[in-house]
Amino acid sequence: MFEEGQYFAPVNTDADGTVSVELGENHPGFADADYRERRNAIAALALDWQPGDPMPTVAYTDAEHEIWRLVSAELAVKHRDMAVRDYLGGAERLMLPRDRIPQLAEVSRALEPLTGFSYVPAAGLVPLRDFYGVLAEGKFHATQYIRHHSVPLYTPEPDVIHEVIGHANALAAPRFAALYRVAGEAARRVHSEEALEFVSRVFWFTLEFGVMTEADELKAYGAGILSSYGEIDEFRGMTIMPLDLGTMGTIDYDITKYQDKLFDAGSMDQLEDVVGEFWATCDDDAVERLKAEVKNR
Ligand code: TIH
Ligand code: FE2
Repeated sequence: MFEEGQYFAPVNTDADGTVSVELGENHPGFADADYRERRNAIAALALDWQPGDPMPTVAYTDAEHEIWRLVSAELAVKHRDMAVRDYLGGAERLMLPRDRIPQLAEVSRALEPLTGFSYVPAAGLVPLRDFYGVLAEGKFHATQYIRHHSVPLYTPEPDVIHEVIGHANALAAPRFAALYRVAGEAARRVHSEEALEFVSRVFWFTLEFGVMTEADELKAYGAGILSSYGEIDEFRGMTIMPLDLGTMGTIDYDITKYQDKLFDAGSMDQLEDVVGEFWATCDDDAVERLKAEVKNR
């Protein structure tokens, strides 16, 4: 269903302008006609959006707000023990609402004075080059629909909970925001699709699913772990590997399952020194060298 590294459902527009979002058979909302219709309507808002327009406002239903309330309450408790300090600092400064789904426009207004980041709407699948490239300008593509009510603890694709609770709290923290930006610069600097793919995998294993050690305890900083109260309970039991660019940039992963291989950045300093430095300077040749080095191991 999902192409590796492109973690939004494909969206199709018919000749008559009807928008339909493709969901895989294993998606919890696959057989729910009302949910599919809602997804299509929200995707249509993003497709209509043009740069310069105000962000689309979604009139969320009470049932949708209720999913946000439930998930944010569960996550807030778990974050205290499981999230890294910088992320918690970001959350404290951003102060997301717990009782309702915030609009992306409102999250952007809170984020911009903190680190300069703001959201742009994504209907579904965003090409890698755009998704990562605009990070260099402090822009983050986000979906606006919410996960299916039947499985609130985990969803196989990014939803507004993931985009906002997972990413915005990190984007509100200056050190993380700087890492997102250099990831975007890297995506713009590399030419080949292979090198872009490598940059994107490193992003996956760090800003999406990264963990690090703080005071001898393994904590999460990746947005994909921090937006799932199911996965947050499991990550410490996964295979934890040392931070290694070559490995992160070349191994495969399945976005629809709990990630069973995670990389311990060690510390914020090390994450910046290794991954931040790589993104800030890499080019096609540097990526080729890392790939060759992995092959020769
Ligand atoms: N699995 C995450 C969640 O349940 O919040 C969402 C995703 C993030 C990245 C890929 S899917
Ligand atoms: Fe994400």
